Amino acid sequence: MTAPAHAPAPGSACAAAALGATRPALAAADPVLAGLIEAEERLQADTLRLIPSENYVSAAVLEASGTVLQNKYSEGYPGRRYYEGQQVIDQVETLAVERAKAVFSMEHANVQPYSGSPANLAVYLAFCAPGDTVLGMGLPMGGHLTHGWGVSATGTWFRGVRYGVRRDTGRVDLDEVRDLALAERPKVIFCGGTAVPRTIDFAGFADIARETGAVLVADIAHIAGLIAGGAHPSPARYADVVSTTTHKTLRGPRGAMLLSTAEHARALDRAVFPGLQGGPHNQTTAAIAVALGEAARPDFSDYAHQVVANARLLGEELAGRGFDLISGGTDNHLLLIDLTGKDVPGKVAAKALDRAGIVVNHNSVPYDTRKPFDPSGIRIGTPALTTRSIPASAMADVAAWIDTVVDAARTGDETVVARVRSEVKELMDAHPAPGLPLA
Ligand code: DSN
Repeated sequence: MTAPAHAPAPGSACAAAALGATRPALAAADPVLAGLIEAEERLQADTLRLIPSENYVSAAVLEASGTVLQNKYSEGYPGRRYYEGQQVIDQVETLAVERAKAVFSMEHANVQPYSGSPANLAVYLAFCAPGDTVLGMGLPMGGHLTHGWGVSATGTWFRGVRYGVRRDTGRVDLDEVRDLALAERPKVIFCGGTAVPRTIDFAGFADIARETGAVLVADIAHIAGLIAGGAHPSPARYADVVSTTTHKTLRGPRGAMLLSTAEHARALDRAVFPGLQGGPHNQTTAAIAVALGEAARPDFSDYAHQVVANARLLGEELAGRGFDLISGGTDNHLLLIDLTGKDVPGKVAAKALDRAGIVVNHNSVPYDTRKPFDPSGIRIGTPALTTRSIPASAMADVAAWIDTVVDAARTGDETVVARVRSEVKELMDAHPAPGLPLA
């Protein structure tokens, strides 16, 4: 195979030294793969990563996720396993569970779901029978596939009913949610999503769920870190179940958790195992525990508030440059931008930004007339740049770069793209990412 981009020339003394320095065993056993990992490290170090669901984990989280805990099977739960030899694993999982309960103020936590989609599928298994109705935000409106969208198993095996956002405000209309819930009587109501720039009204959703007899599931995957850091209201006391991934604003490993009231603990645990999964990924559980320990520290609260402050500033700068922000701005870490007025499709803009070292994703916007794989918008967020301690004062530059490159995407001016790429690199060099061994 060819040498990975961004890696030193294969076989060079520089390549061998670089690969051997951080992962000597891997470099010796599989230099091709070692080179690919280093190329990814270089890419993550050199680029401005604005995908709102991505972040940089700490070196401690990285270390915990690559350990001998990989070697152990532990189907079941602490104290109730189907394999022996759990003297240590039980302690690891209990630590993660107790930290999760404390950080999110919930009575029960299950830290075993492999990722967000399996976590949400476990919710269906716990509370629904095939064909039952669930109410969630439509995918093009900012929801998630697993909230009952058609192409997902959750929309095939269950009957997904969708709410959206208002055309005039870009915000969820709780009157619409209530009307739908009263008419459709869903077993489960999901709130939260993947492209929701505004505060989620957990209390409002809880009122509707109580009135209609539904289980309220708050999918906080995107905002878990903001909630942990006190920069977004908590769903505790309102949601029956809280579902979250652990790798977005929460800054942990790729994994997920389900939290709930004590009432729903057994149903959820049985749904995760043996209902849906086999052995938990203990190395991930350990890294989740580390991330939750970090999230309980005061500096995590500073980070969470700064994520929101940076997003707000970036939104203001972009709006000042004529960008059309869905809902007019943001309350959290995320901006959803309709590029129709800029005369550039979202994907064309996202590709040009990628060439400029600014990593975003193309995204549908509410009421989009274009297809999901070639939509009108882009979605950007500030968690990763905040983790790198890129200062708020740089948001004006970031907005200017985005503006320049989106314009260049329209005119085809690659010189501008190359200039921005070198300016981005300078800023990245000044703010090294945590967890990356590269200088
Ligand atoms: N893929 C996630 C995101 O980017 O928001 C949602 O699952």
